[in-house]
Amino acid sequence: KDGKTMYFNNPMWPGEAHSLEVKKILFKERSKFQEVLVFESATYGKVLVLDGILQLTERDEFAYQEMIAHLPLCSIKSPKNVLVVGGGDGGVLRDVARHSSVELIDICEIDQMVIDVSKKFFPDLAVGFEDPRVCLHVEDALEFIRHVPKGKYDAIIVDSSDPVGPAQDLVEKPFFEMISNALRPGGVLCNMAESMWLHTHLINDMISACREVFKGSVHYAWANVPTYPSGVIGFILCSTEGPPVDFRNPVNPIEKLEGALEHQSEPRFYNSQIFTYLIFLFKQIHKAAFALPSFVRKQVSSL
Ligand code: AAT
Repeated sequence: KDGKTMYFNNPMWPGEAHSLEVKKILFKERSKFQEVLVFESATYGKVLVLDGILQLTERDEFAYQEMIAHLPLCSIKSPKNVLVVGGGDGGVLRDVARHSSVELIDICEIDQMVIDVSKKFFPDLAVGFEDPRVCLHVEDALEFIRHVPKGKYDAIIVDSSDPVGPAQDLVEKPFFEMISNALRPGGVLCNMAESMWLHTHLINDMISACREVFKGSVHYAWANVPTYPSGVIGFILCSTEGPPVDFRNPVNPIEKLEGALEHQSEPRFYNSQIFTYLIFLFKQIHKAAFALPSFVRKQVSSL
């Protein structure tokens, strides 16, 4: 930091840093779990940073939140019970709330300060908390998931921070086992899964653990998010044994959904294939997300 520029460097991406011009620091405090920082940037709006790692910017947050929510929820018919792990900013809740079939949205976020800060500085994300279907649990997801009745959820979305700090255990096999137990047969998990340019080793380990645990299908998808390290972020999508889930062919097109939050605008990144009358309209960011560069196919075993 030189007062004008915020540099993001971390052992998770050695030898490089990305940076944003700072207009003004708006908030900086240490919670029980991490350092929480919000600043106004010159070109990306307000930015949320936890322990020196950029979590979101106002300008590009929708790409990540929409993909992590709609890739799983558009892959199954009429999802009803959904759990969001992490996601204390509320952005993923906002997008889950677009699905009118959903009846319950549990969220388990470890850090009350993230929620409070989002309500103060990121109202377009924190609006997700206003949906009446949302039920907030402030605790460690590792503890929360242990006590969930078997088969409770149709979908679980893990919007957690990188596996340094409080999210360390959320990429390990015991956590995936508890997630699988909390899902109904044919239920789905979508887990934030880092960058294919920087973290193939971690992605490989997560996929191996998921393949052992989830007896339905396991896939990797990705999207562009300019302010995440290397400009991309990935997602692991898994389904439990039961009615098969074909993640690459969405069965629940978002275009049909009536968003529950009144002031909600249309999705700005996500779309899926739609058919109107006899005219085929192909809008398929959903399908495209599963197309992997050859080096990823090779490096990430068994994809
Ligand atoms: N919505 C985009 C931002 C995030 S936030 C990740 C959230 O996970 C944080 O609010 C953090 O407090 C919460 N979290 C971390 N560990 C736990 C835990 N053990 N239990 C519950 N919540 C937790 C994700 C950005 C991804 C960035 C990728 N580089």
